[in-house]
Amino acid sequence: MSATVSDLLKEKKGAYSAAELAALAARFRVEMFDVLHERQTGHWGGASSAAEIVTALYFSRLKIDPSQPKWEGRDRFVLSKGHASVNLYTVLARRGFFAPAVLPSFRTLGSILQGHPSMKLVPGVDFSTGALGHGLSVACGMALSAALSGAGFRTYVLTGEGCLDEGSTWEAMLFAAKYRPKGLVFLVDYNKVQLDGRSEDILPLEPLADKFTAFGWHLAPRAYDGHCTADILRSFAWLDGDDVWPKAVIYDTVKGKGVDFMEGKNAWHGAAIDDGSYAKGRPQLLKDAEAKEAAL
Ligand SMILES: Cc1ncc(C[n+]2csc(CCOP(=O)(O)OP(=O)(O)O)c2C)c(N)n1
Repeated sequence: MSATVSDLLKEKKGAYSAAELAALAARFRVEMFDVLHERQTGHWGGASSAAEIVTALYFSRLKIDPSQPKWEGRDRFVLSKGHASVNLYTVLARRGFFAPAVLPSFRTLGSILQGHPSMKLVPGVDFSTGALGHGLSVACGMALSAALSGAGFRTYVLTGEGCLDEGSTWEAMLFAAKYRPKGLVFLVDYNKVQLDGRSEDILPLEPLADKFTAFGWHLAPRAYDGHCTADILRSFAWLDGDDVWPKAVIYDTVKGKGVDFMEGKNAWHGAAIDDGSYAKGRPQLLKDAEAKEAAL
C-alpha cells in the first residue's frame, strides 16, 4: 500500500523525498484554506506562495526538536513576512510543536495563534514578526550569537518583496556583509505581488540578484522554483556547498498558488475567502493534494 500523508506524519523514518514534501505541502494548503475560510480572516496569497518552502524547511532542513522548542542548539527560522502566519502555524502543528486541533482558533481572542506570530505564545516561533523589514536584522543578531557562543546553529529568514522594500532590510544586508555571520541564510519568496499591486509597480526591485551580489552576499547561482520540492532540495544542497557566508536564495513563486482564479492577484493578498470562492477553490487544492498523495 502506498504511503499517505497521515502515515508520513505519524511514523516517517529517514529523510523526506521531494514527492513526500510535495504531498505534505499540498495537504497543508488545503488545511490553510479551510482555516482562513472558517475564520473569515488572514492572508491566503503569501501563505500559499511559501507553502513548499516552509514545509521543506521544517520537514527536511531545520535541526529542531519539537519536544524542546527552546533548545539552544536548534536552527532558527524567522518568518519576516509574518502576515503569512497561517502557513507557519499549519507546518508547526503538523511537525509536532502543538496540537493541530488548535489551528481552527486562528485569530480568535485568547488563541495562541494571533494574526501575526508571537514568540511568547506559539511553541516553535523563534521571533515575533508582522511589521515588514525586521526579520533580517533579527536573523543577523541570531546568527552572530551562534558564531560568538559557538552554538553553531543556522539561522534562516524568509521575506517577500514587502520586506525588501524596507530600508532596514538593506541596512541589515550591509551589516551581514561586514560581519559575515556563519550560517546566516536569507530566503526570498519572490511572488512579485504585494498587498495593493505588482511589486514592480510599487517599488521596483530588479535586478534583484545583482543587488544581492553587489551588497556582498553569496547568492545561489539561479532562482529556484519555490513550488517544486525537488528544486527546493537542490537549493538546500547548494547551501551545503562552500563555507562562505552570508548566503541567499531567491525562489520564484506564485501568490495564491493552487487556486487558479486567485493566482497572481493582489486582491487575494489578505481578503476573507467568501463561501463562493471557497466552494470553487477548495476542490482544486484537494485534487492536487490527492494526486500528490497517490503518487507516493
Ligand atoms: C512596515 C509595514 N508596512 C506595511 C505593512 C502592511 N502589509 C502587510 S503585508 C504587505 C505586503 C507584503 O508584500 P509581500 O512581502 O510581497 O508579501 P507576500 O506576497 O509574500 O505575502 C503590507 C504592505 C506591514 N505589515 N508592515
